[in-house]
Amino acid sequence: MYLSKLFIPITKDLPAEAKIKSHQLMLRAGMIKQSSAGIYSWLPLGFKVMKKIEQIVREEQNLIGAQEMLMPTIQSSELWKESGRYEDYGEEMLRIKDRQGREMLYGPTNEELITDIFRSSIKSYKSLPQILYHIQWKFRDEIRPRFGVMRCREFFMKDAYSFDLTDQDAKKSYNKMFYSYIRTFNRLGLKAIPMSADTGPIGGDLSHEFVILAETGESQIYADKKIFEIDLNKYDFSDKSLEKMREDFSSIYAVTDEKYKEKDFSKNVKKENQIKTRGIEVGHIFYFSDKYSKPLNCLIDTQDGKKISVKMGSYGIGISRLVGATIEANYNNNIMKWPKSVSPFDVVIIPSISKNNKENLEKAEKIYKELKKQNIDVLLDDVDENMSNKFKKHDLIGIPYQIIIGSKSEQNKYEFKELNSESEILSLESIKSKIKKN
Ligand code: P5A
Repeated sequence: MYLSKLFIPITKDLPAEAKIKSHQLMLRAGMIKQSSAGIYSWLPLGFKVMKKIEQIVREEQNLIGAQEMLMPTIQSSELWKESGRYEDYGEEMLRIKDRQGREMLYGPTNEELITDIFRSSIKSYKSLPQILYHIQWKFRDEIRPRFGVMRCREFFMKDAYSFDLTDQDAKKSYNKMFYSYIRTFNRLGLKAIPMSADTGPIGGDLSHEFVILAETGESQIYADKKIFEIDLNKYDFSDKSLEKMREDFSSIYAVTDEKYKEKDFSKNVKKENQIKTRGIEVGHIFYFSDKYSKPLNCLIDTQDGKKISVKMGSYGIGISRLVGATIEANYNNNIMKWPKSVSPFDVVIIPSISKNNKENLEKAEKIYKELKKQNIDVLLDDVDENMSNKFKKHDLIGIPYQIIIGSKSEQNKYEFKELNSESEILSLESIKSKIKKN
């Protein structure tokens, strides 16, 4: 893609409510545009990053055998009345009437709808276990939408739902998802801490929040540094090993302020290992057994001819929130550097261009074609402006690698720079292998 053709409305004007870095940067780099309070349009650059995050989440869900589907954003109120959550959900639920006067709502989550789908088709223990998920917009009429995409009213979520015959089996599904979440956040270049959590309006008695460290996060967190030392490669995919993994994580102190007790923290965590900071919740998993299947009468025939309510859990990842959270975790000294796995482009070529010298641009175009042939997603900055402005712009856009075609390039060798490090003069072959080495 040529930068001159790309729709990136970079702007300097920031609204007063853009208080945190990710919000400012997403607006400045033209990634999003607010359409009304807590509701955003995703412009090409922001959308590209979000799609990359979505794809990694999808791949990791598929790896544990979860099956993708798609449920609608608009739901009927009937099911929510059956579960008893129609009143409980309160003002956060956006309620709509259709032309027939039927009560509809914009789904804030999908426990009821998926239970209805399940009860109408699955009747036997033989079809269990199942994990279904979708990636879909949600709406919660948050009282204070803020921090850009972090706390929105309309946001993009991956939500999965597990169905098992017994509580014991259901915990196995929970563990699989736990494992998948740690893997997913690792691939996104984030270190997420699983923390035992309260269940709020979703319900149940087993729940973990996955939180990444960031000063601007909404939750206060207390944890032991040792949690970062757990190596996921130690565990295989057997039920026993996954149970051990969850126990290992749970044995290390990590809580949000709801569960924090100073006495426990100082007793359990060595002074030098204490993490006391703020964090962003990027995922949340719940085990709630028959909280929805019971009122919705979602029954399964057991092997010995009885009927029991299916045991369920639900598992969310805030995909749109993750775009902002990734920025919060990686922004440093006015430079944004995307993790390679989610960067909007793999590399940018920045030629120094002037009116009477098009030589550098021609060189850049040749390299561009070469890299494209290798399936490298490359951006060419063909805009005619001075190099210092270009560099400032690319510090904002955050593509991790730059090929700079200017005074330092030699015959068939070019200046290559990884953001936040010194540049080197390299052949195109070495550049290609550096870019591909991830
Ligand atoms: C789990 C999946 C649920 O809704 N039901 C289906 C369960 N959990 S949750 O914790 O309420 O939300 C899951 C994740 O969605 C993100 N999120 C948000 N992102 C942006 N703006 C919001 N207002 C918002 N609310 C929730 C979070 O990442 C959360 O972990």
